[in-house]
Amino acid sequence: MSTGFFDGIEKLQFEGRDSQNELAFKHYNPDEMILGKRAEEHLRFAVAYWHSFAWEGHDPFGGPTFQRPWHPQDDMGRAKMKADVAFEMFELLGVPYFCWHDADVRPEQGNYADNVSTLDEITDYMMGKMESSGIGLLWGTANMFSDRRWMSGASTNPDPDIFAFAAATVKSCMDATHKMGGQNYVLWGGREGYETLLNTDLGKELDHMGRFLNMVVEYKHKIGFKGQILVEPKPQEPSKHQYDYDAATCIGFLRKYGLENEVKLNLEQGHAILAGHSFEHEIATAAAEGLLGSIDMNRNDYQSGWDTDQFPNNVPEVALAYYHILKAGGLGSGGTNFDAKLRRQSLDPIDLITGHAGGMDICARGLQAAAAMVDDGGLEKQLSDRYVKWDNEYAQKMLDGSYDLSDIAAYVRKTDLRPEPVSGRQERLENYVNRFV
Ligand code: XLS
Ligand code: NI
Ligand code: NI
Repeated sequence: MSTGFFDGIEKLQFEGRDSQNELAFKHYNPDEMILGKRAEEHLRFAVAYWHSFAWEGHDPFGGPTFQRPWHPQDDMGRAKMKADVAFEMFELLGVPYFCWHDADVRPEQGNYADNVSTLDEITDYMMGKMESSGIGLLWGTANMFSDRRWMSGASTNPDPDIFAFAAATVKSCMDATHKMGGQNYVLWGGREGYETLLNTDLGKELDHMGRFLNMVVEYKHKIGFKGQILVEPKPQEPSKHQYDYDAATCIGFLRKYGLENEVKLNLEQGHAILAGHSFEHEIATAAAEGLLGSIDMNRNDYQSGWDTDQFPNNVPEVALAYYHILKAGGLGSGGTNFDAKLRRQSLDPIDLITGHAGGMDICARGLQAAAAMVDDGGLEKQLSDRYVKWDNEYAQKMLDGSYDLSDIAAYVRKTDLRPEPVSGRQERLENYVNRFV
């Protein structure tokens, strides 16, 4: 039985780019074959429970604006109504996956045992809906940043009681994710960082976080969870500094604590921008290490400095992101999670649908452009041309250890080497990309 929340809205269909229907896809056709695979299987869309159903429209200066029938979210009846509406939206959009934090789906009880039993109850309820709809769980995660107990961190908290509460909470969320057949388990450390170094032992906190993540991996193997464990880089906000600053910082952390073969990265457009990077930089950095796990798709405002989590709307940017994803072999068991929310003035239920549908169309266009560039091979050819001299024997000897600095100096002197710079062709390449977007 329908909740009536999306009354009058039918399941969205693909109508093609000339459609004027705002409740139809213009570019996203799940069955379109792209490089030998259906678009749906490339993109693996997921809806984030928190932004669309749990967030009430607060900002740092203002209270809730949305006033949904399941607000305030403090009892199980309303948690179930929220799940009913959420699954209605997943079905209207035709997304194959969704993602949750424990605190999005169950009411906060204030103590561990009750948090676990309500999480169990609501996830059982959701599993009934997963079964009837065929919608899967892309990932689950623990919200260890909203409740006041987390104010000084979770695994990096100076108080071992909070570390313990965090460990127990993650265990319960991994259990629920495993039970629901989740494809990944994500850790985002919103409070794993500091407000001031005056009260923070940074080295100690990193060691604690390293031990914590090792326990997560050990537990994954203990329960036979086959999904990927992912960490999600972000430089700051809500903390002044977050330890998982960006992809490169996370990679260093994973290596230091022996986790580089166990944990991959969930990369988010907005977080890349906050870290002073582009999205494709973060994807290429992770891919170069074989650590690309999944993506949180959104867009950050380029002026505000906040994590604005807007729906994507920039095809050239999204195309380059998917280009690097395709080059890395695709998203695997990761996916495209819309970690994106409405603006707080967008009050109507239809705004939720069109926000996601627009994002899905943008991603489809980006993927199509990316696939066309892969197919054409122009960028790939440019790269192989640019580095072709490294195939020479002397160049290889510089890399394989046969030559040391003095050998190289002797070579340069003997051959009277006078290097001639060659064009980097950036504008030509930008024009090339423009042909596809
Ligand atoms: C917040 C993060 C969060 C994670 C899940 O900035 O993006 O939404 O994806 O905890
Ligand atoms: Ni995210
Ligand atoms: Ni974010």
